[in-house]
Amino acid sequence: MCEGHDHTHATVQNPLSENKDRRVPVVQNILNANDRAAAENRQHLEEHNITAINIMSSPGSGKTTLLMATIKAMGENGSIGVIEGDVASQVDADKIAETQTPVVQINTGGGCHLDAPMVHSALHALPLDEIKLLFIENVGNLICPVSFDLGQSWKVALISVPEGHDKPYKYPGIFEAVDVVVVTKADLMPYMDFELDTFKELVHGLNPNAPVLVLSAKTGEGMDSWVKWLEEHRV
Ligand SMILES: Nc1nc2c(ncn2[C@@H]2O[C@H](COP(=O)(O)OP(=O)(O)OP(=O)(O)O)[C@@H](O)[C@H]2O)c(=O)[nH]1
Ligand SMILES: [Mg+2]
Repeated sequence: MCEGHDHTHATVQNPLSENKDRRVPVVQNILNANDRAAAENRQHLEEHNITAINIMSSPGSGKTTLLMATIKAMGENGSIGVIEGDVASQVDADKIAETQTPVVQINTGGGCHLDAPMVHSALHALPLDEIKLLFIENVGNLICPVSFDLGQSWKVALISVPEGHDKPYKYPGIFEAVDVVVVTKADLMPYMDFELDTFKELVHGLNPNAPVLVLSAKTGEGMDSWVKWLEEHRV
């Protein structure tokens, strides 16, 4: 289970301060406040016996499409709820709502990640007594979301085949942080140069215990292994 994260101990100087040498630990304070809100979210979710999954990936790697396929695959027994995080628009929430699944859209207004207070507000807008499995689709980004604990039970990284197998070299933080890695758009494998064995080696070099699942939400290939992982990791 993921608890907390590595903090960036960056500091910035206040140009208006009389003492220009005084360094203000702004980033540390933001992360501490986030961690307190995340702990509250975690307690709130546990009280309702909800397993929360924080899904992180690049824009367009297939988060919403995978959620739609997951809702279909798990059916009503899934008792699924969704929090959608995007910089702007509610197009993803509208798609989820078409399946009659409870959903809340968060717009960050430019922010490149969700944070725990945003998720706290969204939790109050969801029928928590009806939900057992809560998916939190983070803002599409391989960097910022990793540093912000949301109070989730598990963290998932998606990587789509067109993005290339070298991403663990370039964005190690996300692959180190997550509990499972999902390779999406497997139906495109024959048309791309994605070397699956190399990708798995790179992921396991950073995170030896993370399973690497391979699936296509479009064809349904590999969806069973994802649903099995969810069933094994929900309360
Ligand atoms: N071929 C193929 N295309 C897919 C698959 N999954 C998603 N796509 C397509 O990829 C595009 C992006 O999918 P989304 O599910 O919107 O991606 P996302 O990660 O939610 O995107 P953002 O919310 O913008 O970050 C869409 O055109 C999907 O139809 C898949 O398994 N195979
Ligand atoms: Mg989406």
